[in-house]
Amino acid sequence: MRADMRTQVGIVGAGPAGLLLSHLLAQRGIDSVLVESRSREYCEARQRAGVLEAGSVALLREAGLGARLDREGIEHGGIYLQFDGQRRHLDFRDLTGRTVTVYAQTEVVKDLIARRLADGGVIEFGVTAPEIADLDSHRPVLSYTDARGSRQELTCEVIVGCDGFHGMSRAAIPASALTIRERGYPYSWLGILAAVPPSTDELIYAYHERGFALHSLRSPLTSRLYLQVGRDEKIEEWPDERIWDELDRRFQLPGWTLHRGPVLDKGITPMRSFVAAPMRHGRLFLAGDAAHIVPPTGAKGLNLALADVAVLAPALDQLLHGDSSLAGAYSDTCLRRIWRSTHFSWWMTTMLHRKPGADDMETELQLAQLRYVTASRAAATSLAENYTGYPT
Ligand code: RFL
Ligand code: PHB
Repeated sequence: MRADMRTQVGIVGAGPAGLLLSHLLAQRGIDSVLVESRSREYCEARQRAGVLEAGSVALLREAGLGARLDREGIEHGGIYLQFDGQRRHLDFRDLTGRTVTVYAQTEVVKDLIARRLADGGVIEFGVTAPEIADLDSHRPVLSYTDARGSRQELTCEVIVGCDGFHGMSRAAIPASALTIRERGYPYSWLGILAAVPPSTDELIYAYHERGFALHSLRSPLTSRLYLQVGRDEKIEEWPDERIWDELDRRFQLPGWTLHRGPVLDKGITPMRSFVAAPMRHGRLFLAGDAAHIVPPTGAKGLNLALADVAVLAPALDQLLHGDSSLAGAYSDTCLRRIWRSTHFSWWMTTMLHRKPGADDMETELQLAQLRYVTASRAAATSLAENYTGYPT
């Protein structure tokens, strides 16, 4: 069975980028349909980012999505960097006048889905075999099999690929039309979500001879912790007890205790820097992880995804009214921020992780950088400026 439908903007992927874009377009009176391969429950439970830049918070508030964020988000005025057996505080408020907010990506996604559905937005969860065709025409087509098994054909004016790094949209662009810049790292992050109050008032980024560790949080009752592990390690090799023991070793400080609790979720994520440009091919635009990913050390991925669609929504509004100037500038406008974040994330990552087989020279260089960034106000301000984010 085939149904023929129309919309102005077909969006692939109901992550933060696709959902916020659909909402921002609706606020401009532009109609969109979102197609998502997973179920609503899966999208709302997928554990990922936790830190929102000041600009992302402002963007969500301006879009009318700030109510629960303002009630439940936890404002943080700094981070700790731990190395040389000491924990040093970087005070972002003092250094830049800016803060970040801990509000989980799961909550951003729940807020966005609830709002789209309340506003009558169309989200097709559980689709399979999405395909993009006729990209070079003025009426590109997004076809997919819906959750009931019917093949659907959606004629659009524009299609936006917000389907993450492993999605299909980027692959719909001829390889010869994209320039890819990519770097893999020889380690991964093992992340846990634990039902235990955080053992710290601010995030701790710890450099340790056994590898990097990060103590983050989700709420006053829930902690989020990460360990650097080998590139090819399997989660089955990491029973909860082993994870807590390793976290203990890497965060250890005299007089400080890491509180343990039941592990609610755990997984391993490889680390990669990746940028595909340009983020547009004809009537197909890419946004968020579909076009670029950064290692999570700088807490930038979600913020970049939100920033992309904040640029894209007015550009599409103009384009649909016959003016292509903002749409023509979309890729270059976004790439400036993306490359700044890509550099910052690479810099944080290489400063804080132990490369397998690293020699003493490498270690001393990392420690010299960490000492400088915590001792020099100019260097600390640079880190703080990047971490709290760039103007939207
Ligand atoms: P998403 O969130 O990956 O959403 C893509 C959506 O597309 C769907 N999809 C498809 N749908 C239809 N057809 C297909 N063929 C499809 N293929 C995929 C997927 O199911 C999904 O729903 O991309 P988006 O919207 O661009 O958002 C990007 C962010 O998710 C990502 O950058 C961040 O999570 C990265 N990140 C962090 N970012 C931060 O800003 N701050 C952080 O503190 C932070 N911590 C993290 C992170 C990512 C992590 N992992 C697991 C990668 C910590 C971790 C551990
Ligand atoms: C998180 O809370 O998931 C988180 C925080 C900071 C990062 C990465 C992830 O740099």
